[in-house]
Amino acid sequence: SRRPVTVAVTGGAGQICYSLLFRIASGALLGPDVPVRLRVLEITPALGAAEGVAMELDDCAFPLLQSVDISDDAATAFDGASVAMLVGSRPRTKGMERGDLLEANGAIFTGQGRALAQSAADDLRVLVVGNPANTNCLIAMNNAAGVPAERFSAMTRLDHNRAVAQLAKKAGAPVADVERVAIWGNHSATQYPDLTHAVVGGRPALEVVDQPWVESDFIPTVQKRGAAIIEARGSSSAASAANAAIDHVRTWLTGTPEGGWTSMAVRSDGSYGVPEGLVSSFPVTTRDGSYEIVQGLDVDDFSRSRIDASVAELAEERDAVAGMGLL
Ligand code: NAX
Repeated sequence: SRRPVTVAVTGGAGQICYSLLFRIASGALLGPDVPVRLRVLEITPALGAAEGVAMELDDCAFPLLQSVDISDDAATAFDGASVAMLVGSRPRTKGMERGDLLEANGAIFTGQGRALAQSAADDLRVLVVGNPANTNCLIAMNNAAGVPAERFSAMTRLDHNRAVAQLAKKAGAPVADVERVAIWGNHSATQYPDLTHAVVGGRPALEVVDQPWVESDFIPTVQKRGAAIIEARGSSSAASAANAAIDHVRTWLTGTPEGGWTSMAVRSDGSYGVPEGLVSSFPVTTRDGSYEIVQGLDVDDFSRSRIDASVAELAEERDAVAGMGLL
């Protein structure tokens, strides 16, 4: 069998990890022939709960799982990591302003960025899930001296998968028939789920569904899906978020299908007028752990205004954290 790969995950006692860690340990992340060493970071008060999750991982007797190590020290937790999934973050609590949220997470992601640079493996790939994911990713990326910016990404795959599912349902087609859906901008309610290039069973999606449905149903449904899940379930998306995190990293490492793409929030190179350096979602192709932003897509006026609105929010968040000295 192959050499073991070290996967570091933060927020190990939280609800996403209660799904995610078991998927990773089962082989869903790296494939059925790659042994896994899990390294889990939690805050000190949650170490006991993380130990409980580790006990359950033991009790699964996963053949691929070689070890589970838990720490409240980031450099220790990231030691030798080839994949780091940064799920833990500071949630918004009552009375907290947006600036407070950015600042609390800034402290976490500056420290984690430095710790990744210090102790992760040379082939490190980073996925930030914890919100505000794009800006947390921007902070970690800017504080990980020596780690190429292309190794950092934030998750919009859940939004992407939601968009695929909504389109498939409306078209009465299997999800496997849907291609070239794109999520642009911030993982927030301003995100732009874009069907202008999407295809269903080989046909342009906009010939299968109508524009009023796109504007008044599809876009708001995808943008507000997180809130709808909280309303229905009483807590936020967890299994679907874990699934998207698996999909994101697996697609990054193994590649997008010929002619298809996925959505990832990555450092903008200035493509599509998104200011260079912002971590924004784009349609990307991937191969062997690298990605490329899909080039040359036509952006119509409707799409332009939606992308610009979400990117403006990202620029505001960047300016706020830059003003706090976090970049
Ligand atoms: P939980 O509150 O259940 O778990 C978060 C865990 O992170 C807690 O156990 C907490 O102790 C830990 N934590 C906090 N600070 C930490 C630190 N500095 N180092 C290590 N661990 C730390 O949240 P959960 O439902 O698991 O969600 C995790 C994050 O994912 C949240 O920020 C959430 O907003 C975000 N999400 C992002 C999504 C995306 O698409 N990008 C979708 C799902 C989810 O809402």
